[in-house]
Amino acid sequence: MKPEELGTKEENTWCPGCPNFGILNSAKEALSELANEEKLSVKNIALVTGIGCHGKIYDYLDLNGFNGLHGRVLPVCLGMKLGNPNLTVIGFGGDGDTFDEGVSHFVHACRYNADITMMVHTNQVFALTTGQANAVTEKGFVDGSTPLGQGENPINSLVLALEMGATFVARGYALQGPHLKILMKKAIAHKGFSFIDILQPCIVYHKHAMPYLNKNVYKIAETHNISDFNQALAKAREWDYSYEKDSPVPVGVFYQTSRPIFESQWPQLKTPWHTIDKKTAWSKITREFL
Ligand SMILES: Cc1ncc(C[n+]2csc(CCOP(=O)(O)OP(=O)(O)O)c2C)c(N)n1
Ligand code: SF4
Repeated sequence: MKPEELGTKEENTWCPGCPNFGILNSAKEALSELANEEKLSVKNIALVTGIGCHGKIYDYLDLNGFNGLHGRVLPVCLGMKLGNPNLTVIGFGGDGDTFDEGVSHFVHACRYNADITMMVHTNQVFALTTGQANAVTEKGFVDGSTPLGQGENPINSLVLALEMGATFVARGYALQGPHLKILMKKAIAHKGFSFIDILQPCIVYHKHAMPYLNKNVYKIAETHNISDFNQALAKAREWDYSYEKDSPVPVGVFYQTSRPIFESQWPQLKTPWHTIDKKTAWSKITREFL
């Protein structure tokens, strides 16, 4: 299949030039290539998104899925995976979505290590609601809701993921499409909880990020040992998500390891109970909502 076959006819309402377009393109390419390589079946993909500019990706990908509540991408992903472990479950979240409203879900998803992939659009603001500071915004950021400057240091999401036990941790840049596509393919192929922090500089509410990233993003060298936890942590700490000094911003796979997945601990999931044809009385169940 071709990447464009995964597109829809929905009108795209992202700002012209938004790096979300790059994420969308990389996702289409990664998924079509994985399908062509027979590593997944497109009809078995379950797409989950949060609420925000990022969440509109749901409208632009012709996939089965669920556009959920703000901050609740991961519990929906987990529910879907437990409901049918044969699905390839992929979540797209915003950084506010994931590290403000949904941060507890992220912590536990890393611990649980269910076989799902979570990609976070890191633009360092609540973009859809016009650019308020969020949990990964740099200290000092001035906006209408923080006129004296954001007071706290940002969460380093890579460090959080590593410390909480994620088994695949990567960072990509939305403007480096071919590299991002490779990361997506690796994350989806990984057995366990995969996290990609995708730098997606908002060109309206966080304008200073893109020139800084264009200058400072570099690809992690092949000599980096992705199975070395301490090397991964050190690499994750190279950039603290601030813009005060010219820090190198590494992109690539930081860490990958293997441990039992959450689903394997549930004896109920060992038999294919989810394939049993159930006779569900939908009219009875939904009567109170009609
Ligand atoms: C529980 C809840 N809190 C707040 C909102 C309002 N809200 C909708 S979108 C949004 C911002 C989304 O920001 P982010 O998750 O960073 O995504 P982005 O728009 O930057 O892609 C907020 C705060 C909401 N819909 N639900
Ligand atoms: S507000 Fe920012 S993140 Fe949202 S579509 Fe526009 S450029 Fe993209």
